[in-house]
Amino acid sequence: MKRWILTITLLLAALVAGAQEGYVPAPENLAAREQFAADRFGIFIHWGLYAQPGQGEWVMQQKNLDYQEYARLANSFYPSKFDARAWVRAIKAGGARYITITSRHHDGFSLFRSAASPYNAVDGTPFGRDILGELAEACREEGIRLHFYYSHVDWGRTDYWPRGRTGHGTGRPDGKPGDWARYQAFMKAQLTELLTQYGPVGAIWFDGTWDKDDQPREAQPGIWGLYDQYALIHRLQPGCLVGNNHHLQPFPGEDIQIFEKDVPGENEAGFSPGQYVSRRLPLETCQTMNNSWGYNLTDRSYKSADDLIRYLVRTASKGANLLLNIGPRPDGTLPEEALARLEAMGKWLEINGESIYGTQAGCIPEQPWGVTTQKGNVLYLHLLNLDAVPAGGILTVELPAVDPAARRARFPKVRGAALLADGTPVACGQKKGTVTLTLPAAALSAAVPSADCVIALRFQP
Ligand code: JFZ
Repeated sequence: MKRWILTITLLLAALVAGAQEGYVPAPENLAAREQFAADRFGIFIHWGLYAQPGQGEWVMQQKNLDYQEYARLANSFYPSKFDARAWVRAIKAGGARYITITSRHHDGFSLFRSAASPYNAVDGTPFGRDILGELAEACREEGIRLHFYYSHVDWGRTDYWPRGRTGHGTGRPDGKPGDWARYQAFMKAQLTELLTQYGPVGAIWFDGTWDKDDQPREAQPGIWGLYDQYALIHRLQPGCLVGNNHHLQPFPGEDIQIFEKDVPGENEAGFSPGQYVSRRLPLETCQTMNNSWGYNLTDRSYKSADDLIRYLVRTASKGANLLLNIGPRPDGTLPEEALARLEAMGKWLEINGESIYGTQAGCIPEQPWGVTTQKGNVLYLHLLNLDAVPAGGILTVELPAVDPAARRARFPKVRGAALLADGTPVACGQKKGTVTLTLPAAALSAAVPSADCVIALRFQP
């Protein structure tokens, strides 16, 4: 009898796995992908017990903290100034259209009510409030989409066994055979909670399979039970997007492709050598404002607001979203440095958002003077580097042919150009595919605005 049950279970599991391997996204999912890509800008939140020591979210691993001693940080988790609505309002005013928050990071602490483990904000802390629940409500009210980061790695659970390459110095006893299955069941129980307790979830953002990257890429879905998890998510919420920060080529069942600290295709962080850029899936690049994800007391290395705006523009020019990180303080507030940058980005987007939201990668590749995005009949030229604009402000751009396969090349017909910020007309002429623009003084003086001056080049429909 028992054998039969096992056989049937295995068969069903294989079927479910098969379902994701031949994954066909539901219509809701395809619509959500389009919405996601149109959103272009989201804010990442790394928050948990690690905000208290203030040395980033890897502190447990980096300082080899004892897992039980670390867990006592839950006793002092009391972010007295936490105000979900204040977060969401500041983020919305910053021009972001979604929030991705760490529901549970590698330290294993959950920011949400979880029957699967008492080590969570509601049951395990004096604060006793459901952070994700309050955030979900505020997001609903403000019309911001909510995504959940979820770690595959755990540095505190004994059933995370066998171990990967991290979490060896936290003093945990070794696990027993069968623990890995238990750990997988735990993750599925938590994913079920995340997808049933908080209304519509925009995406689940997985992270951590790299912990066992001594195993080949093909082995990863089996090791982690990815297809099972993806199928579960899509069954509970077909419109929920699945992403995984594994730095590998996407697996079936994933709806977005993630790049870490990397404008797609540039591999600047060195995490993704040869990670090709999917032409099928929406893309997302995550990046820090300083050099830390979780709150870091001593990290003053904030990028300037202008640099962050330019980073957003550069990711958009590759057809990718920017997921820009903030690490809230232990008292629940967002650092002033982060708020100031949000405000500046919001101001810039209020004027220039048309060239970011709902756009695609521009048809003209990166140039010394900047990058392009496009939407409908408009090509947006982003002047990121005024020094590279030739003297006299004469800018020449080469348009690609409408139908490159045709025998006689045809080019889009330019209708006119103007500064996006204030509508100042930009004189332009066209000869076949070559468009010559004479930039007005306002564009070159860097006054409108300094981070990136956008020229809207309109074509005839
Ligand atoms: C991962 C997390 O570990 C990190 O804490 C943060 O959440 C970030 C967004 O995602 O970053 C990683 C993961 C793996 C490697 C480097 C950064 N790695 O394998 O080198």
